[in-house]
Amino acid sequence: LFTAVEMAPRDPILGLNEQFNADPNPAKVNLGVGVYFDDNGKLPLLKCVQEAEKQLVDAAKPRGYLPIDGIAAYDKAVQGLVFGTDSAIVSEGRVATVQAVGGTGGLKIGADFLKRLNPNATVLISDPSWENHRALFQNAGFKVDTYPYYDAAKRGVNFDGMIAALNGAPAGTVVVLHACCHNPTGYDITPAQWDQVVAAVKSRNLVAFLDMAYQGFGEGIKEDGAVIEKFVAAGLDFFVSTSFSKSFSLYGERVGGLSVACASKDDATRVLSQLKIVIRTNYSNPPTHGAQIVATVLTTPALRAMWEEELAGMRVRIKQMRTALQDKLKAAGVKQDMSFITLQKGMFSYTGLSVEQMQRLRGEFGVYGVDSGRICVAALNSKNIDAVVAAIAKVS
Ligand code: PLP
Ligand code: TYF
Repeated sequence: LFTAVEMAPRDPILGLNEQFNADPNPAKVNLGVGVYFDDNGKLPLLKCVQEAEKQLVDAAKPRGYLPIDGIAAYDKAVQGLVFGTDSAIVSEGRVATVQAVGGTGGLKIGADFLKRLNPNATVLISDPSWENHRALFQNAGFKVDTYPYYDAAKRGVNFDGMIAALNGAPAGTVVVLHACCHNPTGYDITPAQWDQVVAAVKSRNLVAFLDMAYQGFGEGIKEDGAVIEKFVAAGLDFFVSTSFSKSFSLYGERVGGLSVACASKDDATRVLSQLKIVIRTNYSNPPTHGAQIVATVLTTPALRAMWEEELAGMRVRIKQMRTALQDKLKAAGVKQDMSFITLQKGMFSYTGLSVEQMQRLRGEFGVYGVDSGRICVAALNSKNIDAVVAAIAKVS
C-alpha cells in the first residue's frame, strides 16, 4: 500500500527548527520560527494565563464535550475583540463565530466552507505570504495564485501592483489579507491604502479573508483591529481568522477562531450551521483547556487588564529590539540604510539579506533565519543581539 508513497517536503520554517536543535554550536541563535521569547530567551507563560489556570484548576470542572462551535463565552469574547463589543454588527447578531484549533484551524474551517459555497473560485495570497497559506487553501481544493506585495528594490509594499491585481480579479475571488503585522515581510499597508483595498473588494465582488494572527503586536489591540471596521462599514460579507498563539503565548494549546461577518442575523444563523458541519466532519468539537483560559482572561476585568499590559510589554520589547538592531548595525559599520527595520511591524523583519547571506549566517555564526531573509525580531534579546549584529555585519 505504501511503497509508492513519496517523501513530502519539510515545512521550511519548522524544518529549520529541527536543524537548529541539532546544531552543537553553543552560541547559536534561533531567529527562524515566529515565536516571541522574553529578554532571557524564554517562552513566556503570561501571568494572566497562570492566574486563569489556577482558577480553572480550583473549580475542578468535569470535561464533557464542548458544543461543536466551542465555548459560547469564548466565541463572544473573540467577537468583541475582533469587531468591538459595542459594535452594531455584534449586537445585531450578524457575526457567526466558532472556536478553532489555532488560527490555522480558523483558516481551514473558512476554506472548507468557502469551497462548498464558491467551488470554482481562485484564492489570492500575498507574494510572499505565510508558508502555510498556499498549501492550506490548495488542500481545501482551491487554485491558489498571488497578488504582488513585497517590493524588494523599494523595501516596502508594491501597493500599485497589489491594487491592480485586486481590481483585475474576477468576481468571487477569495483574497487572503494579513490584518496586521504581515508575515513574513513586516510591512503593513496604510489606513488609506486599506480604504482602497476595501473599495476594490467591494466593487469587484471579491471575498476578503482576513488573517489576524498578531492582533496587539503592531500598535495595539484596537489599532491593529481597525481594518475590520473598514470592511464592516463597507457592508461587506467577509471572513476573519483569529489566533491567540502569540498574543497569549499559548502556542501548543491551539486557541483560535473563525468569524464570518454577514449582512443579516438570518444569514449568520445559516452560515453558523454550515461551519458546524465542517467542524463536525473534521474533529467533531474543539478542545477545552486553552479556550477556557482565554475566555476567563478576556471576561474577567482584572485578568484582562493584566493581559493587555503583558501584551503591551511584548509589543514594546519587540520595538526596542528593532531600534537596537537598527542602531547597532549602523554602529557596526553596515552601510546600507537600515531604517526599514523600525518601519516594519510585528514579529518579523525582512532584512533584505540574500539566500547566500542567510546561509552564511547559519553555517558560520549559528544565526538561524529563513532563507527568504526573514528574521524573527521577537527572538532577539539584550544578550544575543550583539552576536547577531556582528554576524550580519560580517556577511554584509
Ligand atoms: N497566520 C499567520 C499569518 C501566521 O503567521 C500564523 C502563525 O503561526 C498563523 C496564521 C497560525 O496561527 P496558529 O499557530 O494559531 O495556528
Ligand atoms: O511563520 C512562522 O514562523 C509562524 C510559525 O507551518 C509557523 O507563523 C510556521 C510554519 C508553520 C506553522 C507555524
